[in-house]
Amino acid sequence: MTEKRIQPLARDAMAYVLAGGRGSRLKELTDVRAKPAVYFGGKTRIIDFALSNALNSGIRRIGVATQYKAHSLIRHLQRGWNFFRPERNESFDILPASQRVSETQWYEGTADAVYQNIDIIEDYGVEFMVILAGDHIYKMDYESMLREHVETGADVTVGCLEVPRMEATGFGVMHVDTQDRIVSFVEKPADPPGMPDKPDFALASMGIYVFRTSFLMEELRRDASQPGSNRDFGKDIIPHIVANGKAVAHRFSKSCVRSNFETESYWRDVGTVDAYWEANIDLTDITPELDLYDRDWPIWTYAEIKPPAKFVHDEEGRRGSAVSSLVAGDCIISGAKLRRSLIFTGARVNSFSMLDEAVVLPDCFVGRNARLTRVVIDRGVRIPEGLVVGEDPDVDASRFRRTERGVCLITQKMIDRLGT
Ligand code: ADQ
Ligand code: ADP
Repeated sequence: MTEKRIQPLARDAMAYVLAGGRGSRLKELTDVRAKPAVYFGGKTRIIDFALSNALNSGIRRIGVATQYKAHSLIRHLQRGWNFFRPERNESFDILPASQRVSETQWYEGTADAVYQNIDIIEDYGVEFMVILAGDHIYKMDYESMLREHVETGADVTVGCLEVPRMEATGFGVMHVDTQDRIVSFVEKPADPPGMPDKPDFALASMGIYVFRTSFLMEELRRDASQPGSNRDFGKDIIPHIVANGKAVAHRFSKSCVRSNFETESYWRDVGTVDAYWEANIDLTDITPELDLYDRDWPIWTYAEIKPPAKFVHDEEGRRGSAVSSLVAGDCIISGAKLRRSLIFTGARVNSFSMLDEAVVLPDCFVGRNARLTRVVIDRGVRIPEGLVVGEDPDVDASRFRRTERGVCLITQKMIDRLGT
């Protein structure tokens, strides 16, 4: 008797990435691009993490649902993620809301962003669907989650992690029994219920779901026929399965990818300017929790071939250096000093300038004698000579978007207003 070859489940799965939400708490950073397209970590964009996780897990069919301000996102996906080959049973579909089901309908909720593409999904004939949010920074092996889904015989498996109870108001929060079966689920509760054995923590949904495709399609069709449904996973689909079927929680700690110096399982929402700034600046630590240099779990992205970063000293030969910083290609740091900063591709930083805890998105120019502390500078901004940010809270707040933690988000529009 020939033995049946054991295939990884990931090869019979499609990752479906929800990337249509705006992410309005990132303020001006998402004025022109959706949150998943926001730059992160020096070279990559936020969505590259979910996509790289899928690829590194062995998944070779990927769909990305886009809606809000999708141009920058679509351009990125087309340039960087176009290497999938149909002859190897691979596919990569960018799925903008295109009014396929009804000519008047955009995607309503997250479930609708799947429902409207049911025919495309069914055509591929994959056994499993892995639904992912495109807006989180983490490393996770979805194969372990798929395996647990099959072993427990669940209708849905929901990725979850423990968060401090009062931070759980923005999440779906669940209670589980001793077998991790979900017994209750509330979407974004004002007063999140704590865990029975750890009352100060809540078990939060990561917005990551595994289904058998046939079951998911049935559920989506059922939900679409319910008047009053929001067509949303967190609000409608998951609570319905918890009440009427078998929903199981999958602990992130079981499938997170730990590497080198990660001490705990790393997962960040980076949904606010403060969280975004902090997660980027954390990368300048000697041993950051998120290891971007891990060759076993690479984060793939689109990057143009550019010349190396260059450091040139100033006229007095004293400046022109970066310490505890990440500097991407095509940057010229000329007579400036950088500390704990993260500089994306294509920056020019000129003489006598000082950058401290600065996140500088691609193609920025910093004029001479600028002093910038705790800033996030949007793509392509020209910082005028002598600008000082981060030394006077009132002045900063009147010019830029200054956060609770004293981080200033700077856009070109704000700079233009200074001159008027
Ligand atoms: P939220 O993060 O608030 O809660 P949501 O705003 O629905 O969920 O966004 C989830 C993902 O879907 C994001 O990546 C977003 O870009 C995308 N998205 C939103 N609307 C979309 C649309 N109309 N079309 C396409 N994509 C869309 C969810 C769950 C919670 C869970 C958190 C974890 O509902 O239960 O705790 O995720 O962050
Ligand atoms: P990326 O997100 O790749 O950095 P851009 O910053 O160029 O891309 O902007 C993303 C999208 O927003 C593009 O479609 C661009 O044309 C558009 N855009 C950029 N700046 C503005 C603006 N000031 N007003 C309106 N649309 C803009």
